[in-house]
Amino acid sequence: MNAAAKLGAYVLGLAVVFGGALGAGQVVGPTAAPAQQVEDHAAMAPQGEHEQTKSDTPRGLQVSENGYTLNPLTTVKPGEPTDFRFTVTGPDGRPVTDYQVEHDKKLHFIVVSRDLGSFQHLHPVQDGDGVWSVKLTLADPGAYRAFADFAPAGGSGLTLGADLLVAGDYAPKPLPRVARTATVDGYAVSLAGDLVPGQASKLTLSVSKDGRPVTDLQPYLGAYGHLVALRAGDLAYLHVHPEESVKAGPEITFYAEVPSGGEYRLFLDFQHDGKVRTADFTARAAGAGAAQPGADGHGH
Ligand SMILES: [Cu+2]
Repeated sequence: MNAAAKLGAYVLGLAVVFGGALGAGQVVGPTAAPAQQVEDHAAMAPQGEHEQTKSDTPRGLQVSENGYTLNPLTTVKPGEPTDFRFTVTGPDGRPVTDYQVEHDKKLHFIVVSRDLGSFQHLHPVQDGDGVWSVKLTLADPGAYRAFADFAPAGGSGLTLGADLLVAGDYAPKPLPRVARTATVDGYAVSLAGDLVPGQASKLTLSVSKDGRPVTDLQPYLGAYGHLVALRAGDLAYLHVHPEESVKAGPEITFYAEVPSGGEYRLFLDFQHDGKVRTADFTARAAGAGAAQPGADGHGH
């Protein structure tokens, strides 16, 4: 593409972003830029301009975004520990080897079953060629979603998602009902606060054990808790930011912004007595959203 054409694509890109800010209707019509030109713009824009072209698409729904692609290299068999390998390739088609460190790690790898009944938060290791590997066991056959949450060196954060299909007889479980308490390994975790679409919503999770508040939580990945939220229906992935705290419990506070009404699964990782545990909840955000069988609190 010559310089003039580049400039043209750049201007069109800005126009679409501006139009998008006024509402989608503004860019529909004969003057709308063809999607390909917008993509060209995103691919060649220098770092920093990416922010302007970022879409509102929730994270984790795409296997490829901004030129970065998640490539699973291993097929998983049910119940067998597997050395699971994958790469993230960059705009040049080569595996990315340089990453920024976020929450103590260069890449966070989340694997859930598509029915949101199982959750694993793993930290793969990378060899020199940009191939990541991690020991992964998927107990049951079925459809799983793997998320790679990372920021390439010099770039902004991305969460790419890919399906992992495990052969065998598959019986999906209904979404657990909406609840404000969860128990794991003798710990009780309660959830206060409500998800509100389009707003940073304060969620406070409180951890207790044997009826007593836990006040000596241990930092895990630089914080007292990590929360992953996934939308039921499509597994949109939410990046949830913890509030900085010097208190080691019992409360852990997060701000979560959900893109729509409907049901979400929340997975809280916390560390106590040297062990990381995960408490999970189904929460409903007010407003219209996809109906999920089993999540209405009226039984399965
Ligand atoms: Cu992680």
